[in-house]
Amino acid sequence: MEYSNKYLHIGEEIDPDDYVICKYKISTDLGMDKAAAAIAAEQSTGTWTGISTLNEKIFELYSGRVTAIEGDIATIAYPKEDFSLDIGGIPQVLSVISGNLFGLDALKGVRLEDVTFPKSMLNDFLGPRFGSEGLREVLKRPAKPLVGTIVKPKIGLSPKETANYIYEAGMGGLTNGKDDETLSNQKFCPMEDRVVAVAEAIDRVKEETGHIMIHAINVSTDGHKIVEVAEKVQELGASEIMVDVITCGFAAVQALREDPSIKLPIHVHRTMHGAITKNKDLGVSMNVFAKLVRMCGGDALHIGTFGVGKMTGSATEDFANQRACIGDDVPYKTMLPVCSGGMHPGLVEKLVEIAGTNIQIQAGGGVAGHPGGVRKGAMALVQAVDAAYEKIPAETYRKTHTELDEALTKWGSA
Ligand code: CAP
Ligand code: MG
Repeated sequence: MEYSNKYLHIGEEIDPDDYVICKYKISTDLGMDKAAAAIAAEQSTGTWTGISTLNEKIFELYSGRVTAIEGDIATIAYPKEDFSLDIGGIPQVLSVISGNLFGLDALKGVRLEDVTFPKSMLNDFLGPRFGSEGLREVLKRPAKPLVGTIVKPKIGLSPKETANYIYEAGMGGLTNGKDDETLSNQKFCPMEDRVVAVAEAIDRVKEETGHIMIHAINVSTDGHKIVEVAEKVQELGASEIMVDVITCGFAAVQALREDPSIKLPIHVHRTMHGAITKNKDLGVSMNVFAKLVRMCGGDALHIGTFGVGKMTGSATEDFANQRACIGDDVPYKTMLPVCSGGMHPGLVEKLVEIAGTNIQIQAGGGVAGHPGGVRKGAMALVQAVDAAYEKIPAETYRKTHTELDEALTKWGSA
C-alpha cells in the first residue's frame, strides 16, 4: 500500500492555535514515516489510493501534517478547519483524532497518547461548573482530600437500605456518596424513591451533626433522555449527578453541563474505559479522555489509584490524568481527580504520598467491608485520610483510633 509522503512535514513549526496536535504511539512493520503518513491521510484528506477529486487546494488546507517522529511516537497536526464543533462536536473530534486509524490493517497497533487543542476550540466548551474548588466550597472542606463511598453491593439494596447506607456513611464523616455504575432504575431500587430517600438521609446527617455530604445519582441513560432524567432527580432533591462517560459519550457530559436547567455537580465515572485504555499498544490513553471530560464540563473524574488499588494503573499514567484534571494550560476550572477501585484505609497513606491531597478518595468495599459496618468503615477511612493529611503514620494513628486499627488489621497496609 502506498501512502504519499506529501503528508510528511517533519521539523516544520506549526502554530498550536491553528492545529489540533496529536501524539500517536505506533507499532508497525511499514516504517514510521509511512505509518504516520497513512494515519494523517486516512484521518484527513486521503484514502488508500490516489483520487481524482483531491486537488492541491484541498490538500494544502485540510491535510493532517506529520510534524515529528521520535522513536515510536508520531506527532500529527490536524488543521482546526477539519473540525465542526457546532454540529459534530466531540463525536466528530473523536472521529478525526481517534477514528478509522485503529482499524488500518497495515498498522499492528496505534495508541492516541495525547492531544492539545487550539484556544479557539477550547473556548467553545465551558469546562467544569463547580470543579475542585466549587465542590470543596459546597462541602466546606477546603484542603483535605474529599472522602467518598460507593454504595455496595452495587445492586440489590432498596431505596431505604441505600439511604440507610448513606446515613451511616455521613454519620461516619464521609463527604461523598455515589451510586454504582450498574445501578439505574431497577425494580429493587427505583431511582425516584432512591433520590428522595438519600436526600432525606443527607438532611438528617446535617440536622444531627452539621456535617455536609453529597451523593451522586447515576443518571446514565440513552442520549435523548439524559437531561430529562437529570432534571427529574434534581427536582426530587439530588445533590449531585453521575454519568458514565464512555458508555454514554462525552456529549452526554456536555449536554448536562450546558443545559441551563441543570445546576448540580457532575461526577464522571469511566466504566468500560479499560477496553480502550488498558492495552499500551492500542487504543486511547486515559489522559486524552480526562482532557475531553474537563472540556465537556465534568466536575470530578475517576482517574485511578496511582497503582495502589484493584484496577490496572500506574503512578506515571495517573499523574498524566491528574495533570489533565488540574493543569492550568486550559481556560477552565480544575476538575477533581477521584481515586477509586479497591481503596481501603490501609492504602490511603501511600496514595496521598504519591498523589497529594487534591483528590477524592473513594472506597466501596473498603467502607462496607469494615468489621464494624458502614459507619465504622467510614470513620476508619476518614481517620486514615486525617492521618495522611497531618503526615502522621497510620501505624501511629491506629493506636488511638479503634476503627482505623480494625481496618488495618483486616486489610493490612500498602
Ligand atoms: C469501586 C467501584 C468503581 C471503580 C471503578 C467498583 O468499588 O465502585 O466503579 O473505582 O474503577 O465498582 O469497582 P470498590 P475506576 O471501592 O469496592 O473497589 O475508578 O478505576 O474507573
Ligand atoms: Mg463501581
